[in-house]
Amino acid sequence: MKSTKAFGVLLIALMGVCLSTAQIANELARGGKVSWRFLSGNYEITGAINISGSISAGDPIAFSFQDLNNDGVVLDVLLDLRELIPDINLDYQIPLIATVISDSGSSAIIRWTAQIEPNQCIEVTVGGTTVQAHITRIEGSLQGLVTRTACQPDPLGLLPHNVTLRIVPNGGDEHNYLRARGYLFCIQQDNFLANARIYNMDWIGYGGGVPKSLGNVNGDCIVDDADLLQVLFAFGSSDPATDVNGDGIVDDADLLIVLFNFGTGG
Ligand SMILES: [Ca+2]
Ligand SMILES: [Ca+2]
Repeated sequence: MKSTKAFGVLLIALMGVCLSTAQIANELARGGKVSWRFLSGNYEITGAINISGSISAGDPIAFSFQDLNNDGVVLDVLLDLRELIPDINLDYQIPLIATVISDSGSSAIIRWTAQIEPNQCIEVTVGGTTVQAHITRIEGSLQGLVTRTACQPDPLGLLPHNVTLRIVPNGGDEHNYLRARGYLFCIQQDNFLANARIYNMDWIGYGGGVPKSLGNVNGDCIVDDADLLQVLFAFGSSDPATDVNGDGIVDDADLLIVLFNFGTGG
């Protein structure tokens, strides 16, 4: 009986540890989206052809978080490779699965990885030239250090609400890369086999905050009386800026969302 009680205390203590050490990842997930920009990197292709060069910065892009592998971590991203690095023009979507490596409550390390075997002939742009390639395998990893930043409008200008978290690359080339393997011109013979990799990647991301779907109608960093007042003043209207659940009308459903989440972000 005594040991059962001790076990219970231990379990509660462990739960307490889990709750207090998962704050940053939870805050990132709660934001629902992250804005991200590829800043610079290098590419290298070896095998059937041997070329290398640098990759220029892309436009900022916004990623929505999902739980693609149903492990309860809503930080996965369906990545459009062409959107990610326009220079390469790789028209392919890959699921990036998130793993929380560490989370101290003041900083977190999160790793996103993907491995797919498309076995498809697609168009890719290499050094400004578009060629057909039969891609057999794509694998990628992004690892970021997430830290808090002052509540502010998204510095990349994409997220509809203020951000509270900043993400920078962590772990170097070992955890930040994109690799592809395939046959040039879609000719599946050994002498057409090439390996491509993107390395020395620099990027930046922003996230966190509280989305409108959780009642933060004015887009600042907290659900409070300002949001409540905005919903009350717009009650009965169809004001899209105040329609929390996006059903076309500001009514008691929106009010309830604000009330249930009152204080979130504070
Ligand atoms: Ca607010
Ligand atoms: Ca509504």
